[in-house]
Amino acid sequence: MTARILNGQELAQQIQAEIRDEVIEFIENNSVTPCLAAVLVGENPASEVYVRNKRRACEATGIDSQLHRLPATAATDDLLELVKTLNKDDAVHGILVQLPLPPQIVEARVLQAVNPRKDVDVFHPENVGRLMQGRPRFLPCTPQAVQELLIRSGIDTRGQHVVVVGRSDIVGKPLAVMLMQRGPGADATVTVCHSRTRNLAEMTRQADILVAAIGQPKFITAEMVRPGAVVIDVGINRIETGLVGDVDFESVKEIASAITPVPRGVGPLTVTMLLKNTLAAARDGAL
Ligand code: L34
Repeated sequence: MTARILNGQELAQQIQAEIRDEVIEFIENNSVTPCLAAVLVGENPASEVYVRNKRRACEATGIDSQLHRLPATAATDDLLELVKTLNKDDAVHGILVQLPLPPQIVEARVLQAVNPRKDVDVFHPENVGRLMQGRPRFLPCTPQAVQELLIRSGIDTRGQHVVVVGRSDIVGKPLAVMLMQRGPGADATVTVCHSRTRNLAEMTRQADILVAAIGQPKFITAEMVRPGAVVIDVGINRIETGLVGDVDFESVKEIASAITPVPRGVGPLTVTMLLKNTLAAARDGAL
């Protein structure tokens, strides 16, 4: 058996077409264009690609985008000042501070400085707290991408055992919280594994749905996957041969029932969820 390939790129295009219609209607009704301000510090090549993809997607859906660049040598206060300006600007509905930031910048201070109503990444403690309480203002982009992919691919999560490998604040942790919540695309039994987990393969083999968000190229091999499991690869690793995920796609696709590729899997959906959140942020301000 070879797995069904879950094409995130195709889904992303479909969802972007829906968002585009909503944006047009929003502009008609409010005479306001939703606007995302991206902040890029330094010249990390991967960040350049991601931010470019985000701005292109804005353009494709009728959302305005701004790009604010700071040098790699910028201080925390420089970034705080920029964030403050964007907070005050009524034309800006969503603020995205692309991570990672250079080491001299105190990330937590910057993320806390973003107006929670413009925090389309869900990094502000208020929004993280709201997510934990099951009353989110926005859903974080990559976890939401995974959830949306599962829902739109007709993969039921209710009562299923989801094993998330990775405990980051950007993917693993919030995704685990979302999947254990009540409701569609959730109601799952969730296990979170990480680098300190004993007998990791034994754990991952228990998964009905296995999510890899570790940041290690081809880390998940066929022996770690139960035959028939759904495998979602959140990893994006640049190696000599190109872009690969956290899953050894070639071997795992022979054993899984469904699998996301890298590229064109979760990545394009992450970008799309950012657009959705930006429109929601604009709606919030226009009410
Ligand atoms: N603040 N920082 C903030 N928010 C985020 O949500 C992110 N992330 C991660 C890095 N830093 C962030 C992203 O947006 C990773 N990420 C992201 C964005 C876009 C893509 C992948 C990850 C993407 O477009 N992936 C394409 C291929 C891109 C390529 O060629 O490198 C894909 O098909 O997977």
